[in-house]
Amino acid sequence: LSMKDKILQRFLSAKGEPISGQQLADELGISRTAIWKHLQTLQEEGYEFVTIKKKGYRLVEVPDRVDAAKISSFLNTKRFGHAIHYFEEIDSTQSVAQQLARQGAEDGTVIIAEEQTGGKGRMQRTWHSAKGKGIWMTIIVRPNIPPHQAPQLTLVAAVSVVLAMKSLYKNFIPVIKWPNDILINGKKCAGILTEMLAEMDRVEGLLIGIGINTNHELDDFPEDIQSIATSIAIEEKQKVDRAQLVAEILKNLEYYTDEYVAHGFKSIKKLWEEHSGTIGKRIKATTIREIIEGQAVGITDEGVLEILLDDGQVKKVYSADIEIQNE
Ligand code: BTX
Repeated sequence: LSMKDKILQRFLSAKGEPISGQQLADELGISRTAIWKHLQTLQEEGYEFVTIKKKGYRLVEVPDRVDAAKISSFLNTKRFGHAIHYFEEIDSTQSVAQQLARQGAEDGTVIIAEEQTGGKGRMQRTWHSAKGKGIWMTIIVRPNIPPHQAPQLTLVAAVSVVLAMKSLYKNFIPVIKWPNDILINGKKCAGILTEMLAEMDRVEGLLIGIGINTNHELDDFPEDIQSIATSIAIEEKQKVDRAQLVAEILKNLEYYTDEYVAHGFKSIKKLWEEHSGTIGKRIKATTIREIIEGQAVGITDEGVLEILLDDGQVKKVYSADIEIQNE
């Protein structure tokens, strides 16, 4: 953490109680003037402090942003999120991630923005990324795996997101729709897009793009997706702290990626199935070649979806769009 982030972290954990400048200076081993300068910088970023006579400074206003300082104040990881690139506005965090990954950005580097003007879904679709409402981030992950295993990281990410939501919120149950959506009450709350930089036999870097509708009201969505989209705030019935959710996701993603690299997909599969909204359901899967209807019976140890057709045959689906029927 930078000194500024350390100071901010102290104030955030003081929960509005005053902290004496002298005490802070002693604790961090810097001068009171230096403390004051960092507070000035934080004020410019939207944090507001008041001075209380004989007691010190009190943090009275925390801006609703997902910047590095804010995320760091919740962060509890070994690598992930230790480098955070924050943007007010960007075309897509995936594009920036790609550049940074090519330039050698380290494992766990995060690119996050308040707003995306060209947010990407799969297959050239758009991802609507309203300003200040959601979590629009890409994590550069560098696992030592062969390229054909890359899609499994999408499932690892989905598990990480669902478990983060479950640990922070109590009013809804998120489920994973294979391979890359998180649904709440049948509506899409989050999507994951995994892109890869690879050589023939080795993954150089994976760009795990995570989009989560967080504090949207229904009319923050464009009309054409209002019937299929939802947000955490809508389901939880209150606004939530985006930075806290980001930190929780990074913690899970680091943990489960390490598990996965060390022990293979089997270690994740059970968790994935426990939180799946797909398995056991009748589904329609649209692949690039065909449309397959049947019952989703499970995923394989490789993360491939298995569909039981009406004639008793089991089909393996590597990549498709899924529609869950009878819901
Ligand atoms: P997807 O292709 O599965 O979903 C895209 C489809 O979902 C769209 O065609 C539209 O129907 C619907 N949709 C678009 N925006 C939203 C939304 N905000 N909420 C619910 N439904 C929506 C899913 O692709 C993968 C999305 C990844 C997004 C992240 S954000 C950070 C990173 N940067 C970037 O450009 N993309 C990723």
